[in-house]
Amino acid sequence: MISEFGVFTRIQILLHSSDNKCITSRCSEGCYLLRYYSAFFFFCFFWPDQAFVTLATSDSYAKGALVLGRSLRDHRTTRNLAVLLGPHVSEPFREALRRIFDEVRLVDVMDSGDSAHLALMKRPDLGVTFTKLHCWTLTHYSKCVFMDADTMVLSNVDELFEREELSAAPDPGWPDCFNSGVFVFRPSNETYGKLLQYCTEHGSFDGGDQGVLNSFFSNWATADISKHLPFIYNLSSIAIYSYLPAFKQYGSNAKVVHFLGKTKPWSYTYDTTGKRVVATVQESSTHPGFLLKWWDIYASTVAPLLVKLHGDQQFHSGCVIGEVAAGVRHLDISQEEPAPVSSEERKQRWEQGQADYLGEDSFDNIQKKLDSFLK
Ligand SMILES: [Mn+2]
Repeated sequence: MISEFGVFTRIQILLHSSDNKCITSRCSEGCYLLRYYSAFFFFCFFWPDQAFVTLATSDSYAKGALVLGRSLRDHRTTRNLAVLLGPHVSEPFREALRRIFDEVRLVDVMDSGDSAHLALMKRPDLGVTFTKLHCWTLTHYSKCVFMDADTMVLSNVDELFEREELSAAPDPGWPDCFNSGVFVFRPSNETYGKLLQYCTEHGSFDGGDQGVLNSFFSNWATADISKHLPFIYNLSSIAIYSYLPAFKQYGSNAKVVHFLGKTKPWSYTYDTTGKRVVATVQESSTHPGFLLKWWDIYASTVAPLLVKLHGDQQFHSGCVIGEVAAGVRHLDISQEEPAPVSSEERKQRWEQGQADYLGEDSFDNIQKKLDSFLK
């Protein structure tokens, strides 16, 4: 629809530009028309018809999407940024996404009443997958690059648009499969319909979108090497530790990091004074340098925006200042020690002490400190 509209407006602009009298007229109507047409001129000629697309299904993943969007902007992409939004993302996060992305599209598969809804009725287990497949409906773009919300770019990656559907990097766990965290695709309602149908009939061998997409684009491994993206466009932390010499050799060329695995960057806490990631969770397989980079972007640009947009609502950004961070670390150590068992009463006090630390009052204190730091 947009492209037909674009052609129509382009013709109108050309016709109107030839009407010299009106364009240069000083009458208010002329100025109004000039402004009106220049806006459409911009829209038709400079609105990119290619976009980076991501997906946020919760507030946590929205944090990831915001950092990804910020990293693409910081590296001066010339393409549009679009985000698909699940219905559970709260309003302050939606507003934050609107500030960084060109297009924010709510995808409520349950509410859609179309083929996606019917597909979900048959396969309720694939809810998030269906939401992701929605990216094929962005038909006002000729080509897109999908990037998971748990990815981040380290340099400009606009050259990815030179690739064709379906281009992706190998999955580190099974390199004959592509990893669906980063892929090049062509929006098409026809492909979307086929994908939904495939999904409904065959399900997903891994329970997610990667299984569906690998079955659907089943000749990826063998058909066309130009559709194999170099691994540096989807470097996962898992691969770093499974083949460390290769990472030492090629890691510095990395262009996209993918925080695969259960523990995401936003699961950690960040000490803004010492610029350190505080490990409140056990797993630390993520490369510390990339994790720090993620938190650097989040703490400097995304968290202040989120704090502002939450207003009076309570919001824990995940950033703490030095002394609070030290408290968290202390708490970790004390949790690792065996609980005193000399008396039940003493154990209860110990547990009570911990509960106080995490209780409402202490949280308020943390919040106050955070607010004073971030404002
Ligand atoms: Mn991912």
